[in-house]
Amino acid sequence: MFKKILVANRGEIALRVIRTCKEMGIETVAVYSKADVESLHVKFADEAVCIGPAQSSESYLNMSRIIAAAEITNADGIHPGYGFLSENAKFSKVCAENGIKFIGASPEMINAMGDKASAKATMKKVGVPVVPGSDGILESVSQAKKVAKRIKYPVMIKATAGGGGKGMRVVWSEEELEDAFLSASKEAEASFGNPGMYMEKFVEEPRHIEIQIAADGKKACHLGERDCSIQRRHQKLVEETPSPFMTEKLREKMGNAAIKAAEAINYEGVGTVEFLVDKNRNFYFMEMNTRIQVEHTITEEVIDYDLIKEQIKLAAGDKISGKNYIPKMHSIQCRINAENPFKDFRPSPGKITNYHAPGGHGIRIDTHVYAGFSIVPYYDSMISKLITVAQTREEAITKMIRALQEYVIDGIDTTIPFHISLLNHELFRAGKYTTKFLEEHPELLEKKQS
Ligand code: MV4
Repeated sequence: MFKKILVANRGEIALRVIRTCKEMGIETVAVYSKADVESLHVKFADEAVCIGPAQSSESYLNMSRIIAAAEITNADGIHPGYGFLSENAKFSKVCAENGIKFIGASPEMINAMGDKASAKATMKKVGVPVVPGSDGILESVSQAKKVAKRIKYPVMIKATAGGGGKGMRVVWSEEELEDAFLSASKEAEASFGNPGMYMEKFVEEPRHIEIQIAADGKKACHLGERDCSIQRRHQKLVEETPSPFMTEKLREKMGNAAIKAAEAINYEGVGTVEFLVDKNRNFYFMEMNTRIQVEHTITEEVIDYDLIKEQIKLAAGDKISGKNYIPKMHSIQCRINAENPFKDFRPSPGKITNYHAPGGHGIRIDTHVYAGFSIVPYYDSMISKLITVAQTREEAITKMIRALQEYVIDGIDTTIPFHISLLNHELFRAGKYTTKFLEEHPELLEKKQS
C-alpha cells in the first residue's frame, strides 16, 4: 500500500482525495498555486508545496514542478483527480519513469480511449454497440458524402481528438456537408493538433447515461449508471442514479457492454463508459473516461462505498470482488457553480461573505470553500457539490429542494436558484428529460419574479 500520496489537483476533489487517504492511514501532500493558498486542500494535507503562479500552465498543468514536489516530499503515488493531468498519457508515463505510481490509467489505456475513432473501432470489434457511421477517419469530402448517403441525414461529424463536445457538427443535408466538414476539421487541427474527423448518424434527443466500472487489468465489474442528461454547453449541472429511464433489462445490457469495453483494453482502475441512449432505449458507446469523475459521489451514496479508496486499492494491486451492483437507494447531485444562471451562467468570482451549509439525514456536501473564502477567476467555477440520498427519487428530490433553500452562499452569484427551479419542474419531476432539456425550457434560465 502507498505510504504517501501527492494530490495533483485543487479544490473540492483534492480535499476529497485527502480525506480518503487519511482514513486509509496514507500521508498526503497538497500542491497549490499562489492563488490557492487559502484553500482547504492546503490546510488539511499533511504537507503542502507551492508549485507556481495562478495560471494552470505554470502550476497544476506543469509536470516537472509536480514531479519535483513529489520527489522532495518522497511521495510514492500521485492522484491526479479530474481535469488537469488526469488523462494525460505523457504525465502518466513520466510518473512511471520516476518511480511514482500514477493513480489513474496507464499511457496505453489513455491512448486507447483518447483517439475517439480508434476507441470506437475497438468497441465495435468486441461487440459493444456503436452509432452507425464511417469506419474510422474520413479521408475526403466525397467519402464523407458517400457515408452520409449510406447512413442517411442528419449526421454528425466529430473530431477524433475531441470529446466532451469539442469539434462536433450536426449536418442536416448534403449541401451543408462540405463547409461543416472543412471548418470542423480546421478547428480540430487548431485546438488539438489533429484534423481527423469521423462520421455518425445523428441521434436525436438522446440521454447521456454512463456506467461506472472498476477493473483490475483482467476482470471488470460495473457499479450501476448515472443519468447526466441535464447539461448546458456540455457542462453537466445535475446527475442522478438510478436513471429514471432505466429498466432492469437495460441496466444489465449496458452494464455488460461497459464491462466488455473495459476488458477489451485490459483496463485497471475505476473508469466510466459513456453511452447515448435513444428514445427506444437503444444505446451506443460514446467515449470512456479513464479518471474519477465529478459525479462519482452519487454512485458512492447508492452503493455505500468509497470510490477513491477503491481506486487507490486497485492502483496498489488489489483485485476486484467481481460483483456488479444494483442500486437500492436514489441519489442526486447538484453542481453549485460561482455563476449567474440568469446571465448566461456568467462567472461570478469574489469573496464569500457569509456561508451556511445545509445538513441533516441524507445530505452530503463536497467543497473546499467556507465563509471568508475568495473564489478566484483562474479555474473552473464549480465551488461545491450538493448530494442527497434517499429511499426513493421523490424523497431525494424533496430533500434536495429543502437543502438548496437552506444553503446560504453570500457575496457571489451561484447556480442554486437554477437548481431550485429545475427540481420543481413538472417534467423533471416526472423523469422526462433528455440532453435537450434546457434548450427546450429556456424559462428555467430566467429569473422568477417574486
Ligand atoms: C452525439 C449526439 C448525437 N448523435 N453523437 C456530445 C459530447 C460528445 N461526447 C458526444 N456528444 C454527442 N454525440 C451522435 N451520433 C449528441 C451529442 C450531444 C450530447 C451528448 C451527451 C450529452 C449532451 C449532449 C449535448 C449535445 C450533443
